[in-house]
Amino acid sequence: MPGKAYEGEGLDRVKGRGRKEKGERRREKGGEEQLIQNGHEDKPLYDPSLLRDLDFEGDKQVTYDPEISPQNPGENLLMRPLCRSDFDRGYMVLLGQLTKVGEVTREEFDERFSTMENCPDTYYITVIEDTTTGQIIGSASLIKEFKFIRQCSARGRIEDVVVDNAYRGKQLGKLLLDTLTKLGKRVGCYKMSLECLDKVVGFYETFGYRKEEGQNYMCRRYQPK
Ligand code: 16G
Repeated sequence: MPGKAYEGEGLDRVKGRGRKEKGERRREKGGEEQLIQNGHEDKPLYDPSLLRDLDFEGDKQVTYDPEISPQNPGENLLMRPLCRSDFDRGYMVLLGQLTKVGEVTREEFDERFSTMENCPDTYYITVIEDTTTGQIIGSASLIKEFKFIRQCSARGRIEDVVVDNAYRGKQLGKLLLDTLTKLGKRVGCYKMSLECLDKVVGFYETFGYRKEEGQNYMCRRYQPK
């Protein structure tokens, strides 16, 4: 499992420029090297350059103390798109801190990852990895939903925001929200929305989210899984 070897290599790692670990090999594809792990092509779910190119300095919605950014989320931390191999880096265990995840097998995870991968410009699942342990310790999803309305525009949904309990107080939830909110604008969403508990309404308001007058969040649930 990748660990310290990638420290400091930032987002380039997901493009396959990092050092090889046991069980990994690299393959040239379309001029870009890709990580192959346990026989799986470890392509990121979306283009990592989108994170690198976000205007974090010029478009400040919130402030950080100390200063952090997608390229510099903190010591020994790496922010990047979800990769297939994150199943082995505790991604599902982390999601278990948000809600019920069930018993998802590697095959089920792979199949769902492929489904998402085959919907270009739609699933922007963004994770934070602790490069000392190789574990995923934070995640948030931006889902772009294509529309006919608003001149064939799209809306963005923020979903499944979770930061490992042991990593609280490092501004990582703030960084994930800030990043995905900016990314939504960057990929052409005309509005962004999310659902949350009363106790975190204030947190989301700091990023410009508001309860819109006359609009209600309605939900119908089927059999619990
Ligand atoms: C929260 C999440 C939502 C997630 C749901 C899971 C955010 C902003 N909201 O509402 O994305 O899907 O919890 O709860 O992260 P459920 O399993 O009861 O639907």
